[in-house]
Amino acid sequence: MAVPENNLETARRDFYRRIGTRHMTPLWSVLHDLVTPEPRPVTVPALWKFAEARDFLYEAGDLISASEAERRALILENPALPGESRITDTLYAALQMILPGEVAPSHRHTQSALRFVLDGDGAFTAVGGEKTIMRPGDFVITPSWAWHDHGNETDQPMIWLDGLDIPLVYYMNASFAEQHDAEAQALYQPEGDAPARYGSGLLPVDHTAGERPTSPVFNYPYERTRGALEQLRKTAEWDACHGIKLKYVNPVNGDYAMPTIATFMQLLPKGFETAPYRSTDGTVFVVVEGAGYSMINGERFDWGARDVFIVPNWNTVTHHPSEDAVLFSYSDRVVQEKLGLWREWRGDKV
Ligand code: GTQ
Repeated sequence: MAVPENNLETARRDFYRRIGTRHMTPLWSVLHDLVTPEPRPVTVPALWKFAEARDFLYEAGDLISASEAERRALILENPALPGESRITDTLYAALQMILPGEVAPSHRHTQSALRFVLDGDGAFTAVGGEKTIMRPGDFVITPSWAWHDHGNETDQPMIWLDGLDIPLVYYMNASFAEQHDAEAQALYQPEGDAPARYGSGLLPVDHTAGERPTSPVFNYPYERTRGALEQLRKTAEWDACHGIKLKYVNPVNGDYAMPTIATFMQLLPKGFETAPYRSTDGTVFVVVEGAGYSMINGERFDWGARDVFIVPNWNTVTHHPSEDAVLFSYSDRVVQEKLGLWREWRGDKV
């Protein structure tokens, strides 16, 4: 029996209240906020100046040791999501410092991590029984559930950017973590083993991908990446939106290097103005070399070497390098592609 028009609102509210007590709610009240015609970004663009962050890290160095902190890192939080330890919807970023003589003790967790080296030269990370020396611009991977500790036997502080899938794993509530019995894990592979075995355009003859979703190459040295970009510059095959942009890959299966975080390096020559671009993956950028600015949804962000900035998902970006610029970036594109969700919009194709 139809409810009279004048009583309809009261009847609906009463109905919603009653089904609410039974943990039900009407779809029609929320449908268009759940299934939106396009992404509605929650995060906002932001930029962190390296010089300022470094001063804060040095202050942190006086306040707490790497050993006491376990990891002496300052989290870069999206300004729209304070307290959530997120820089984009799904990813985490922090700046970590290790002082000479310090050790960040060994632990492991289901979250995958990347390190991107910003300052200092020659500190090490040990991953799964092998040490790698880290140099500026190197992209270093800690796979899910691999033991890892960091140390610095140089006479300079070392600072790197940590990129992790913490929010993604948190969302799925699949976090496991353990402390190692020893501060530093035992090393059972000689240094240089992984680059020889997997990172030289070769693989052990009977090697198969197996169950491991992460690249066995756990340090992608900057020298090689930079050399590749420089070589490709000669082709002048610039992409209107990206300049020359390469993705880091797992040599075993050709997929992205990490299962949850896609990583990239791109070269934008001085004076190159990129065409407007947006994509569904919120992206963290690290300026490796050069200077310039980016327009992100109409807002200008000036950057120089070692600054960090973010382009939130579905925000339109253009880059404007005033010098030759090299940008490292990471996002959840690898996950979105696997789920058939990733989309982009290119301003040069409209
Ligand atoms: O170096 O293992 O920034 O476990 C956050 C969690 C770094 C690390 C972070 C971590 C690490």
